Amino acid sequence: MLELARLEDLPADYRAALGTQNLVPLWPNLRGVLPPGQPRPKTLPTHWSYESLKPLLLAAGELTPIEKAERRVLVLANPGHGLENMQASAAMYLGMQLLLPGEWAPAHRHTPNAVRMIVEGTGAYTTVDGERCAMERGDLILTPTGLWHEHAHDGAEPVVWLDVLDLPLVYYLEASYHEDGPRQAVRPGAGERRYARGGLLPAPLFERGTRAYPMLRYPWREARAALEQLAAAEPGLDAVQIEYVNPENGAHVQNILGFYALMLRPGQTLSLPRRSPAAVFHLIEGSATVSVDAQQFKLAPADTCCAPGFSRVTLANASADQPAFIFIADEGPLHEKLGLIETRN
Ligand code: GTQ
Repeated sequence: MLELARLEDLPADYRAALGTQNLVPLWPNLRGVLPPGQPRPKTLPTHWSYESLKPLLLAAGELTPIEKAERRVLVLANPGHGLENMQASAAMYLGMQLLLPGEWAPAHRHTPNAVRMIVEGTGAYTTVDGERCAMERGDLILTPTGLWHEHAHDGAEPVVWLDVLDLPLVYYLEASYHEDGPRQAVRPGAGERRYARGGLLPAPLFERGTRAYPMLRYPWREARAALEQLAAAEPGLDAVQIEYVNPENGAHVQNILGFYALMLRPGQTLSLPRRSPAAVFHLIEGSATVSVDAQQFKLAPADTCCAPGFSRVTLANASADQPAFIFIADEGPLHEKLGLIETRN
């Protein structure tokens, strides 16, 4: 490959003259922005242990009242991006949020899309666009761009969930902002009942719904049953995986990030294709080992790890007699829309 001239190869007065006119020579920077063969991600394979972070999250519950936090969250930050940038990958943000009994995280809406994957505790609910979405372990709740949402808790124990947002991307685009709102009037959640059976859609007067986000809560009970039925129906299938989709049209549930649940059969090892989008793996149930290139992470329930784009990822069930269930978030929909999606061997 052609060796390009360095910045130091230019006379200092020439460099200074460029700077005064807001000009930059491309050639010393060309390989940095267009590296050979494949990207050089800042995203580092990183593991966050729930057992280790939980005491710090509970301590935040004592140190900072909800009124002073608005959202009491410890961000799972990727050191490759600089912790202060609060990024798990180029486009993904992850946070562990704590809500204590009786607390209320007030209504707001914002341009980034969010989802919640519930980790533990019962009795909390998120009101999204007026719909009450109960929060139970393993449930996925959407709070898409622009929809009002607030979190409340009538139960007796702390509730913890994983937030996944496309905040780093929306922030990078200088499109990130929020608005505060009044407490929402709450009606019972309906989406999960309206779309209770696969392949059967409500069609009022033969018109299909046109709401961009018809279903806001995806109960774990249903996702788990779907995985078990898929595994039983297709004993030879390696990737027992479902995607959380818009039930009206089968599209990704959100515009930017994709969300999936995967079941590893007892003892199974599954190598994933190398793909351009970064991905996040969060263990819902069981025990698993996630290898990302040369690194190996042992995931206990509620542990989370991330893998940069184009990395070699292998998922292994650490149990020989129980299935393992993994929640996956990735930047796939974004890469597809931008025409950047690639899969390699
Ligand atoms: O619960 O609305 O982790 O607005 C970051 C930003 C959670 C939330 C986060 C948010 C929220």
